[in-house]
Amino acid sequence: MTTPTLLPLSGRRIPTLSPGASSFPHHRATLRLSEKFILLLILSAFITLCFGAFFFLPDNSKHKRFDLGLEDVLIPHIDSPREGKHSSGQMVIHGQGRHDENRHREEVASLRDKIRADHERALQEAKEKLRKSREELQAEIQTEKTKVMEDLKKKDPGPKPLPPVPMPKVVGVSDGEPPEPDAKEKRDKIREMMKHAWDSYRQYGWGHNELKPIAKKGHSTNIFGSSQMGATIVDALDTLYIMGLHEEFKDGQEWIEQNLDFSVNAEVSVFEVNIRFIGGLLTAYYLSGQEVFKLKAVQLAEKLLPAFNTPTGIPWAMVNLKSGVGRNWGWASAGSSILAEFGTLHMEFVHLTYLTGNPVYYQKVMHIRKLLAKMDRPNGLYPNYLNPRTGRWGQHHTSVGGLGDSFYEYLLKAWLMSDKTDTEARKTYDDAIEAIERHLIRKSNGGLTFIGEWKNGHLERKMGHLACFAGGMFALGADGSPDDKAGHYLQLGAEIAHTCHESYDRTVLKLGPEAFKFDSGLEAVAVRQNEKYYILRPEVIETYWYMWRFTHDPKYRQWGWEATQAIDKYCRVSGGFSGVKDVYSSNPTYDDVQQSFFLAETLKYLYLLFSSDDLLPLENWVFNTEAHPLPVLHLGNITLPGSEPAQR
Ligand code: DMJ
Repeated sequence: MTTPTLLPLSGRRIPTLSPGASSFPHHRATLRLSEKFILLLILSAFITLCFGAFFFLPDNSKHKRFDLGLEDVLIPHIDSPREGKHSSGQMVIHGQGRHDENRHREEVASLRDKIRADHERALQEAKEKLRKSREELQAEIQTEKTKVMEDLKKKDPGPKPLPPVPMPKVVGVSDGEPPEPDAKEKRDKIREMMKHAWDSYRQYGWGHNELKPIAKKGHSTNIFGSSQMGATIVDALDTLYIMGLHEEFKDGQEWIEQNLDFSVNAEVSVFEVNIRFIGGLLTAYYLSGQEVFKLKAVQLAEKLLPAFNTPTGIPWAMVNLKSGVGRNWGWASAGSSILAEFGTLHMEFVHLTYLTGNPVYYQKVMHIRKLLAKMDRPNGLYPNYLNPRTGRWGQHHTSVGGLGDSFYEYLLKAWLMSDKTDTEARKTYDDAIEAIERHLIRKSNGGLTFIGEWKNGHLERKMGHLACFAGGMFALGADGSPDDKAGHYLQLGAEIAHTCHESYDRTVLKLGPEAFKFDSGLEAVAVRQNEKYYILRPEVIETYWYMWRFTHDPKYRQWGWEATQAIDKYCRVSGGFSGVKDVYSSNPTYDDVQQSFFLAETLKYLYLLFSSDDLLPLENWVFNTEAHPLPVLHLGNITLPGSEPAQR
């Protein structure tokens, strides 16, 4: 049907009809304009009325519309019985339809009642919950959480098994009973101290990173972020194992199996987590053969990888385990990365590639090595700070103590761990030590050899407790040093051991301070109050042990025993072992921290000092910087994924 074309109302012309209207009788086609206009007005008034009626329906009719909608939602699958569609598309109501409609309404009403009842029950439950105590509610939440976790575990097939690789030669992991009764007695005492430290942590700090032995509760530091990852458990495992404390080891293993989870929103130190956790887990795996340790080490390593996403590939100091976001400490030369941190990943990462067949770990650490090799070194020294954005050195400070120490250690140990095939690492170590000897190592007026700190072209005549580890490192690196200087380096190791022993011997407690000076008539003593503390550190004892292994000079056992007695006398409390704030005071105050490295390192080195050499022989094991021994990988016979075959 066609509609008439109308001219504007003001027009005077008679409208023409559209072509389709030409067949209408003439008198209709020629209706007068005024009549048409009136008809049109009536029609539009009628349409307006209908629209108005529709939009201004009373409220109850809206409810009806809602009810109908609800029915459609609740019973979408029931074809509406009260309305049927005629084939013409017109809506009709059947006689039977009325009956069905009533039944349908009843069903809807009963559903509505059910929903109301559900709401009331939920409300009632909420009221009851509010009446419960905080503890009751927490217990309920915990039970539900555990249930959800268990259900998830059941559904989760777990991590993919790793490819089998030949187990490296694992020898001398237990026993080591010394032939001398006196040494045996001392070793037993050290074992007892380990048990006291462990049992106290077990009782008061279980699952926390560390222990507050005075307050008798858990403790943590910012290196672990806000995490509760049982650092002491992981760090202590291998010491428990070699001491034959198998029940305790099993206890620790169970905790790790059930609780150690790295999907936590915590910003941790990449270096500390690597040396304590990955190192500890890898060693626990090699000693015990329990797969869980290897799997956990690999899971954690994956979480550390985002830290390498920097413009240079030099990792951030810290990474958030959940988000993967990394950053550096603000105090570290305007946000630089630290040599001793990014340079102390090699051993663990090479083992990760070996165990997983994944080249990524090896590639990350080799990239760091290559980048460093290309850089200019002021006076042949490595500054402690490197900016991961620009790839430039930060402040020109060099140290064999804090911030630099384990970088040099890992160069030497990379070579040893590769069965001496990684000659690039050995050469880098030799060159670095040569520059250190030239610029940092001096003899005091009193004849004590010390390692100072290089600060912008000036030597600070101060040595840190941390730098005392270098005595052991020089002795370990003596064999294989250039120009047949083996004797020289063994001697240098002995001199450092002597100096560090002096730093202990010149205190009231016979425990060493954090840093000591060789200046203005002072020899191996701390000056500043904030350098007089001892926090159960291992470095001096570590050097005694290496020197003992290489020389069997009884003085090293004697010095080790002096330290053992001092620790037992001044640091032992009923809740474990604590650091002390002033080694020059006969009445020291405690710092109330039992560091995890006390169990990982200090007690382990002491135990080894009084064991026979066939316990963890140095031909087969290389200790990481947290004293976790890793087996030598015979890379002459193995090619790591992502590496070239080793050249001898
Ligand atoms: C340990 O965590 C490691 O030995 C590290 O290399 C330096 N500091 C502590 C112990 O003092």
